[in-house]
Amino acid sequence: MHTDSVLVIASEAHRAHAALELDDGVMGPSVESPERADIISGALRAASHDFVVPDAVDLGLLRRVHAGEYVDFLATAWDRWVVEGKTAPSAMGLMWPTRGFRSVCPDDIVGALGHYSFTADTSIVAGTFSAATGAVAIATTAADRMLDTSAPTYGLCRPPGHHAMVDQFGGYCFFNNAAVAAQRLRDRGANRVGIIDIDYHHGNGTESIFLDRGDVVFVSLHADPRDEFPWFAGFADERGTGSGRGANLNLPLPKGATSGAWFSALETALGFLTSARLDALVVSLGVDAYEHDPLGTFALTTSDFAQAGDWIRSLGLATVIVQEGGYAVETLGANVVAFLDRWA
Ligand code: OKP
Ligand code: ZN
Repeated sequence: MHTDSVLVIASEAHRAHAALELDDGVMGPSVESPERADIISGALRAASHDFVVPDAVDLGLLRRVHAGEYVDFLATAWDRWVVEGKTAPSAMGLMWPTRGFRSVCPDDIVGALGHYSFTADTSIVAGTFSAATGAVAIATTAADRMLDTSAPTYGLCRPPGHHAMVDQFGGYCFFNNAAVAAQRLRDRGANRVGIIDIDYHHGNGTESIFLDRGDVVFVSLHADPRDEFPWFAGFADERGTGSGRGANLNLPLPKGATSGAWFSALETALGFLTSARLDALVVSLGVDAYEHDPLGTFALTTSDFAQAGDWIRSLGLATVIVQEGGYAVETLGANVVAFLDRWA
């Protein structure tokens, strides 16, 4: 093993999930593509990082983060779609229980898809469950190897996870990989775990999973939901509930935010994490705050990702990094490599 490398946990399991998305009324291939993981892994190999394959998924751990009925639903959704006689290449909901509706799970697969999802950008194909559990295995193994070695690890998770809630998928996410990593760190003895989410989009799933818990602290830098997906969460007044009061911090930034504004928010986030007296940290590393990201409007450069890595590393915490978004395929690898460069 090189001493100047970060341990990368990656697998081919993601490839089974190549789905469609409805974007501005047009159904087409999702921008959250298998190519993304190939690009990142190619760039990490070229930068001489070390790779290991994940251990088998721990479904018991997954069920500590997600509802059992939701895990069971995703395990069988594609087969039910086919059994119902559907011939469409992907399965997705067409109606969600918005204001005034009931929180019931219909018997019908289309109704159940609506019950267990919240967006039209995320569809299920035959390999979705195996890919999504593969990403959970990667995040779990990243946490385990970090605890075994005390060295930072990076989980090349795909599909991403930070929008996935206890029992709802959306925003390209099915299982919350970062939340699973944080839960593993808790279960293996870290008393208080922090999650910093620097993806361009608010990590509404991670927030909601831990909103009422004080043992996992969440801070997110993201585009203001007044302007950007996920629209209905990510506001500054979401500070946590019950024993989680004060353990959640959202730092929304206006569309088009400069690097200066972003690093100023990062400084606030790091101060918040420092005062939380953490035993370990999970980084939700989306690189869609990049200046040329097709989904983003922020202005971060590749060297800004190196600086972000440097600043977060300077917390001096035992850290697990998991991949979230990032869609500028020509620079995706360089941006992830830049962030990891300072951790080696
Ligand atoms: C997932 B992650 C673009 C529509 C995009 C969904 C965004 C999901 C982002 N026209 N809709 O946080 O990178
Ligand atoms: Zn994103």
